[in-house]
Amino acid sequence: MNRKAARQAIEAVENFVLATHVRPDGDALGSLFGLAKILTKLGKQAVCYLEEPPPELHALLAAGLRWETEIGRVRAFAEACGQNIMGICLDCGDLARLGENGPLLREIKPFLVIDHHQSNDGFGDLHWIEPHRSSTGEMVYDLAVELNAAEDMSLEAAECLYTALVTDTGSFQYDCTSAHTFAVAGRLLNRGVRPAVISQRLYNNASFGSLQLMQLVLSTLQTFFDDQVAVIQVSRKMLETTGTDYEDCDNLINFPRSIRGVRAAVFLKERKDGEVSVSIRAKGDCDVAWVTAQFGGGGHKNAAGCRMADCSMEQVRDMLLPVLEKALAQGKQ
Ligand SMILES: [Mn+2]
Repeated sequence: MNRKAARQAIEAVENFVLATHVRPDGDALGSLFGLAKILTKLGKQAVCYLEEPPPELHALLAAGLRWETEIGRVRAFAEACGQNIMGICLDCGDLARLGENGPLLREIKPFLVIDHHQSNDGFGDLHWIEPHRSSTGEMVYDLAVELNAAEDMSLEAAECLYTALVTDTGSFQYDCTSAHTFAVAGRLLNRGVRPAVISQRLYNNASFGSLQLMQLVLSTLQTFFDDQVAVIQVSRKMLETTGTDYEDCDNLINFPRSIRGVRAAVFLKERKDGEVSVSIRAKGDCDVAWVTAQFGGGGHKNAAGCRMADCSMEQVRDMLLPVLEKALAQGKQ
């Protein structure tokens, strides 16, 4: 389906339950809360479901909106709306990433999926999926144009969408950044967004502990294959020692990625119960979505991830390296 069809489906109902993936980033929350604000301004009712309260960094994007972490309350709202309701899932590639209540959310019909992940498996009733897009926030802006809600978009909604764009493009640096991305950013600035204010919040807002964590994580740096692959790790102990959380790790992968000649940066995170999560970021032509797919993960060509159970970080690294070597050989340098 295209955005015209998405618009028609949205115009047909008055009530919405919006959701996004677990451990949401700036694009997930920016597109979620941005769309909720746009729908509210159109006189519709929107309830956002989150597995946990929004992380502190993005909490102000939710101002003025109704969001719930209790699935029971969301279902009660949906039931009270009868047939006059739609579920919308943003920035989420598959049902599992919606979290443990994903199957209950999915019962809201119709269920529309708006997403830009290459690996999206089409789990909704309706889908508007464009993998070439920089961010789900960029798609939500275009949807607002379709809904005639862009010209007078509130500053608060525009800030949500701008946060989404900045986050998923690495401040307009990644390959996914298009002329259209900049055009959308420009229109959001016309609605009053000040880039310095958003950047200040996103990037000049670190805690002391997060810098101590950075020290520890960077001390684990290893490189392989003539420095084409760089690996860093975070253990639970590092988080405990520095009083930090996984959220504080979010941008650390940019450091190994920034090394000259590195084509793939890998970040291994020790989770509870012997689980290790893997994030890989590629520069240029190395398909890391293919790499994580070998381990049941997903993502984009240049940014992908997976999770492995009952392994140490060293074991995960040793399983990944030969697969990464193949991906390097397949991609042009
Ligand atoms: Mn995204």
